[in-house]
Amino acid sequence: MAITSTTGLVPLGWDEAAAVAFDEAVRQSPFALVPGRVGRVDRGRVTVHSADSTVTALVRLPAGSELENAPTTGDWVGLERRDDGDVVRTVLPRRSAIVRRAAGERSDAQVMAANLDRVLVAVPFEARINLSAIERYLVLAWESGAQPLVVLTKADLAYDPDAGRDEVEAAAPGVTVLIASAETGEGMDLVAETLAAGTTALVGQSGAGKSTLVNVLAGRAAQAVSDTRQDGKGRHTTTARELVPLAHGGVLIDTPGLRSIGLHQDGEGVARTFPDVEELIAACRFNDCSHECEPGCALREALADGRLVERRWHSWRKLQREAEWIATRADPLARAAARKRWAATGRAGKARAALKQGRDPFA
Ligand SMILES: Nc1nc2c(ncn2[C@@H]2O[C@H](COP(=O)(O)OP(=O)(O)OP(=O)(O)O)[C@@H](O)[C@H]2O)c(=O)[nH]1
Ligand SMILES: [Zn+2]
Repeated sequence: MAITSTTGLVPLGWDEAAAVAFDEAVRQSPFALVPGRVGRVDRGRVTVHSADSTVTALVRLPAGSELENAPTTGDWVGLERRDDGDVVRTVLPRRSAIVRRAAGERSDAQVMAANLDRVLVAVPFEARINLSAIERYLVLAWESGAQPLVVLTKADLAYDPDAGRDEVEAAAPGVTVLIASAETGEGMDLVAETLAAGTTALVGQSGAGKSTLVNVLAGRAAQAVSDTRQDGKGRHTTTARELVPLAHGGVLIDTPGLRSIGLHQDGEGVARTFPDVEELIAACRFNDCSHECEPGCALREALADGRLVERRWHSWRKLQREAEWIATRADPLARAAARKRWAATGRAGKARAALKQGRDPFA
């Protein structure tokens, strides 16, 4: 192996696992490789941060590589330095990733960010905190294989921050909820400390205060912050950097793609976001309980005595239905079962019509 110093990669998240994966890639590659981490991805070209420089490189993966293996922000890659232009020759195996599966008719998965330890969901304090949006982001976060976290931003605007936190914690079982104000600095130390090792992807709706948070954590003007619009939401901003080393350690991934990510996922994410609902369903007397009118329905009992709120139950049903819909495209058996259920309620026809018109079938 060529002798390369990797200390310059530490601020970008280089660790033992990456080193081991890189050594393996070097053994298998006919090219002389140096390690680097992918920042921006443009059509066919990627920005790669290596130990001593940042370069724009072409991508030439081994024949037979899957589309999913194309380099994405956060990927560790093997880079061949060449006088006529640097080339990404290999993408190291990912230990976690945020994957987007569009809800439309295209079914290819798009990897939005890779090698994450955490997914930080930024949620602004508002008169009514959008709990259902939080639940959607948590499904996405759990799916990635990384640990979800919530930060309630703009705490200086909150009338009762602790009550807000209680409300969010109820919608996010098992998830740490931080409170911070970039304006006053309140809570920012704890956020910085929490993100101080490894890689964190930042998600959240427009105007949630993400750019402002990145600026403070990076300790310099890494991002352009938008002016407040008349309606109080942030104006669209351009992201200056995708891979942001933080002043107190750790790396933040903040890309335009993540900012606008669709929240349609399948797999385990729904169950992990709603452990309370899953537990109630398991306690229903009948396995195929529809939670409408059956005797011994633990779910209806919990709704009746207030242990489960209607909002959360509706949120689970919507996200569960979306997850099933996406699963159907991959699995013919699931498709047949879902069609049966949807036929009973007339939902399938509506969903198909929506898809034809290019609308979100779950809107
Ligand atoms: N009062 C207060 N305002 C804040 C705070 N953080 C951000 N803001 C304001 O909220 C607005 C939106 O903040 P941004 O950081 O641009 O939000 P964003 O999530 O990056 O928004 P997009 O770029 O649209 O995704 C701006 O006007 C900020 O000045 C805070 O802690 N307190
Ligand atoms: Zn039931």
